[in-house]
Amino acid sequence: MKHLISFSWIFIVLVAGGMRSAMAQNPSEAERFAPPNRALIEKEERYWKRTSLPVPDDIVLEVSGILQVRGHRLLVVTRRGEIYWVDGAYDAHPRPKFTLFASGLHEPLGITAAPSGGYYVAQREEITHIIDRDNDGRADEFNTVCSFPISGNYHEYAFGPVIAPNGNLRVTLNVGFGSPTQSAVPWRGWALEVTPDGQMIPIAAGLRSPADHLITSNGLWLYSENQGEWSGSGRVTEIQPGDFMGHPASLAWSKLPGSTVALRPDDVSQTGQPMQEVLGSMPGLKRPTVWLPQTILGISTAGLVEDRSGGKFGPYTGQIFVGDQGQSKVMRLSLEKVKEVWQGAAYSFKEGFDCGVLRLSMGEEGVMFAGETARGWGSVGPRQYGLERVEWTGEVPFEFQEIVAQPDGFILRFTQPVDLVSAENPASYSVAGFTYSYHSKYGSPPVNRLACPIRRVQVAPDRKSVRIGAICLREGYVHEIKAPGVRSADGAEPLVHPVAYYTLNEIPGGDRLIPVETKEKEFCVPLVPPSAAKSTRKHPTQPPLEWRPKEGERTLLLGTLPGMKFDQEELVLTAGETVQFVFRNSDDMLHNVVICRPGTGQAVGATAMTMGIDGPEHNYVPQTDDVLYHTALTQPDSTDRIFFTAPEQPGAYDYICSFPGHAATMKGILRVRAR
Ligand SMILES: [Cu+2]
Repeated sequence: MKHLISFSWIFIVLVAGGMRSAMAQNPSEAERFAPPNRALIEKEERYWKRTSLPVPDDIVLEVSGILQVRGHRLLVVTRRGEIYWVDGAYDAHPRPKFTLFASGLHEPLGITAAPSGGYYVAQREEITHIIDRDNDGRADEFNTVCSFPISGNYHEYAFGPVIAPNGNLRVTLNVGFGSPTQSAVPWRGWALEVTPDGQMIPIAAGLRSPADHLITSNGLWLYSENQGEWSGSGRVTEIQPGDFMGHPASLAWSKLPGSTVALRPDDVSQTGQPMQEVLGSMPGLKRPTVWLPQTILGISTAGLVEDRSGGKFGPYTGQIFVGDQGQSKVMRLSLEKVKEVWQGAAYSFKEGFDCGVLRLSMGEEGVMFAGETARGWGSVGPRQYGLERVEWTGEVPFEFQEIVAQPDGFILRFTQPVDLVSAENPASYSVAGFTYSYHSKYGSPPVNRLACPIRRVQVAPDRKSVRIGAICLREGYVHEIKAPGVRSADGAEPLVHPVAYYTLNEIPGGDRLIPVETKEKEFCVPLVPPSAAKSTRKHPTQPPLEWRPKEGERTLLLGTLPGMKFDQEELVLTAGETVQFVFRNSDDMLHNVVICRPGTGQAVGATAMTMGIDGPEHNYVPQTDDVLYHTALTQPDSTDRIFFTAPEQPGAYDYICSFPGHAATMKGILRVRAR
C-alpha cells in the first residue's frame, strides 16, 4: 500500500510546501551540453591502462584500505571488516589469490604499516595495532592503541591512521549526520594525533566527512572533504594545528583541555557569504587548498595518493591523485605555496572505473591500485565493489602539466610543446572565477561568477609553457581555466582535458605581464546565475490558472530511500489527468525528479553529467525535449512540488534523479494509462 499517506507525511508536506528550494533554473539561457563521452575514456586508456583484478565470488571486496607490501603483495581492507592478503595483483593477466588476514573489524577505513611491525587500522571506535605474531599470514594480536567515543550515528567514520614525521598516528573523524547534534561525543569532526602510547592530541576542527588523508613527501598533511552542510563542494585541504575547516558541530569540544582551536560554536555566524568574505571575522577558518568543483571533478572526494614513482607513472611526479567515490574517477592536483599558503590546480585524470574509487595506493614502482565500493550511495560504473590496477603505457598525453599563479594571471605548463599559432591566440583560452556559499545548507551552487578577460598571452621560447595575463582575478576564488583552442606542436592535438580549476587563495607578487589597469573592475563581466526556484514551463510550481480546485484531484507523492533510491519504482496516472506531484527528499544529499519521454531517462541522466558549473542553476536538468517536467534540485529534508497534466499518449515514461551519478539507481516508471 505504497500510496497510503501517514499523518506525519501530510504534516511534513504541508510545512515544507512553503519553503521551496532556493535552487532554480532558466531554460532560456543557452547551454553547452556536451554528449556523454565514451571517446574520452578510450583516449585516457591510451596513456593509462586500467586492469580489473578478479575477486572470488565468495568475497565482497568493498575496499576501504590498501597497503602495498614488499614482494608485490597487497593488504586490502574491506568496509565489511576483513583484511585480505592479495597475491598476483601485479601479474600481466592477473588471477590474484586472496587469503584472509583478519576479520571481524568494525568498518575499518584505512591501514598503514607500523614501524615496530604489524599494521595500524582505524576502526570506527579505535585505532588498532594488528600483529601476526607467529608469522603464519593470519593476524593473531589486536591491541587497542586508543579508542574514541562514538554515539552510534551511522556517519561517525574514522579514517587512517597515517604516521606523522614524529612517529605519532593521525586520524580524522567524521561528524554524525542529522540533528540534534552532529558531534554528540568528543572529537567528532576533528583531526587528531595519537601518541604510540595512546594519548590523543586534538589538532584541528571543523571537518565534515574527511574520506581520506595523507602526509606528502614534503610534509603536508592533506585531507579530502565531501560536499555537505557547511561545505559547498568537494575539496582537499591542508591540516595545521588550530585550523577550523568550517563545520561548526565539532566546536562543541573546542573548550576541552588540549583543544588547539580557539573558535566557539557562537563564533560561527551564518551570513551565507563565501568563506573568503568571512575570514576576517573568524580567525582560524581555513580555506580549502584546492576546491574540486562538484559534479565536474567528482561528487564524493575520497582516496588520496602522491606520485612518488620518479616518472614511472608518467609525467606527474610529486602531484596528488584524488579518487572519487560517486563518479568513479580520479583527479589530479598540482600544488604550490604562495605567501605561505598552499594552493593549486585540479585536473581531470581518468574516468570510467568499474565502481566508486574510495581508495588509491601507489608505491615507488609507479603502479596505482584503485579500491572500489558503491557503498549504499551508489556510484557510476557497473560493479558494486572491486579492485583495479592502473599503469602508465609510456606514452605522454598532451595535457596541462601544471598551472602556477602569477600576479596578473597564470603560467600554464604543458606536457608537450604547443603549436605557436594556436597558443598565441587569446581566443584559445578563457578564465572565469567563482566560489561557493559558506552556509548550513547542503552544498552550494557556484556563486559570484565573473569572467576574467584575457589581456595578453606570451608563449615561452621552448613552447612548453604559456603565460596568460587576465584581469578580475580574486583571492580565495576558484578560477576555471580553459584552453580548448591550444594545439600540440606535434600532431596538432587538443588537450585531452582542456579545463582546470585553480584555487587562488593568494595572488603572488612579482613582475606583471599586463600593466596595472586602474579601472579593471569596469571590465569584469558578472556571470550572474538566474534565480532558480522560479516556476517555468517544465518546473511549474503553481497550478495553471485554468485549473479549478476540485475534489479528488490527484496528488502523487514520491520520496527517497537510503542508498540513492526513490521509494517507489512505479507511479500510475491516467492520460490527461491533472496532478500535483510532491517530491519529498528525506535523504542526506541533493536530489531531483525529472520526468522524461519513454526510454530516454538514462540518456537524460548522462547528459546532465556534462553540465559542469552551469548544472546547479539549471537544477541539473538538461535542455532537451526528452524532459517533460521536473522538480527543483531539492535539499535534504525538503520538499518541492509541481503541477502538471499527464501526457495524452499512454506509455511507460521514465523518471530519474538527474543529479550527476544518480540516474543509474534513482529511477522509475511513470505508467500513463489510456483514459
Ligand atoms: Cu539523486
